[in-house]
Amino acid sequence: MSMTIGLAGKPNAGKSTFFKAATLADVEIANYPFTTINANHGVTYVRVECPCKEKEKRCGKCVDGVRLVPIDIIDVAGLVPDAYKGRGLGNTFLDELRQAQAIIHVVDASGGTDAEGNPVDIGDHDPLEDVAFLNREITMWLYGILERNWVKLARKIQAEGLKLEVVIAEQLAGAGIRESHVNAALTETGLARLDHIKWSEDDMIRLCDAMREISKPLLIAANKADIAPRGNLDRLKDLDRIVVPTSAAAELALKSAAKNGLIKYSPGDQKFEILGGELTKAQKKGLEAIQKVIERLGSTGVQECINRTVFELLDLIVVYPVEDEGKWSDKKGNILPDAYLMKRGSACRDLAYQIHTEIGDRFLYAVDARTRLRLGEKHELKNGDVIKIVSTAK
Ligand SMILES: Nc1nc2c(ncn2[C@@H]2O[C@H](COP(=O)(O)OP(=O)(O)O)[C@@H](O)[C@H]2O)c(=O)[nH]1
Ligand SMILES: [Mg+2]
Repeated sequence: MSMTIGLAGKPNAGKSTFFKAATLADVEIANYPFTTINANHGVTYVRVECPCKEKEKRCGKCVDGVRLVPIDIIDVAGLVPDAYKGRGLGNTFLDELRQAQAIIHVVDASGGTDAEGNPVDIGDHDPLEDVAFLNREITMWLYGILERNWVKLARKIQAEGLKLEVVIAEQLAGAGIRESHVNAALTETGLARLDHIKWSEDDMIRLCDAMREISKPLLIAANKADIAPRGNLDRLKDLDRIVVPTSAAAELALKSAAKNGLIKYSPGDQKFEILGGELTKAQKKGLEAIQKVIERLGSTGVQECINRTVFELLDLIVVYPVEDEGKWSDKKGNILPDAYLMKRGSACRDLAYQIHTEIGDRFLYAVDARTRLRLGEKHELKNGDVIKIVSTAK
């Protein structure tokens, strides 16, 4: 199971800066719309406490007990209003978004860019509008796909006695919608109780809105928090969803400084340490300003967005497969060589399949390396579990 986080938002909200900070990949950053033409795919990291802390020997994969577990991330093309009608890079945006299982909506919380991403005075644009507009665009995109053949489909469902949720899921498969999403949305909207032939346009949009919410959970990065008016941050935080104030620019500066050996910083830290190296006056001033920002915000917020997307939106856990339940190592002695992200609710046999199809097929039992207890195939894994899988010989 591979999971991808999508960074969405209007041009100039700071998506590419966020992406670069989160991946340290090389993408262009510039203050004009449509800098990002194609999706940038990269790898970012969830920050967790490494289980090797519980053992005498360090694993060598973590830094001071901070372990980074990889997950894919896409910097999606900037979204402009009416993208679903094909405006701007609208179609590209939606095509890229379908690959993501969760969205970080990067919002310019400073209000310094208009609805299309053009620079305006700070505080001039209301970021709450951007939140509503992105949701609406995605909903209308889904609606556009569903509506295309609806009259025909609706009749076919009736005439051939097909299952409603199966037909809708088929129609929207390309957008990443599954039967379970459709069912949940039908129940939530009450539309399950209404004959689908009688659905109005409004009903169908409500259904699409619910399917969006369920299939593409989203959190808000209230970006440019370093220069955002306090009132904007407060109003964003009042929204009924996860909102994390971020300064992608600060995170990028810190990561670059750390990469160049100027500071000691691990993503998500609340502070950093200036190392002995030569700092120019400007660098020193810049770092001092960033220190003030993260003291005020708690952190740059970028790592918090990644972690909360993985653990709260996607509901994943981290599991460490090992071959030696005593040393917590593989056969070569590498301690805790792998860390897998898995859906909460996954069982031991799912882990075996994730390691290798054959190991899944030949699964005998698992061992909890902490307690040394034997676990059956259906035993549910917990976050942080260290597990040995035992399978039959070929
Ligand atoms: N002050 C401030 N500026 C930022 C922040 N993040 C991005 N920017 C600036 O906003 C502009 C647009 O950023 P970019 O990442 O290219 O936006 P994108 O179009 O959404 O990919 C650039 O000038 C960035 O330096 C931030 O956290 N704080
Ligand atoms: Mg960009």
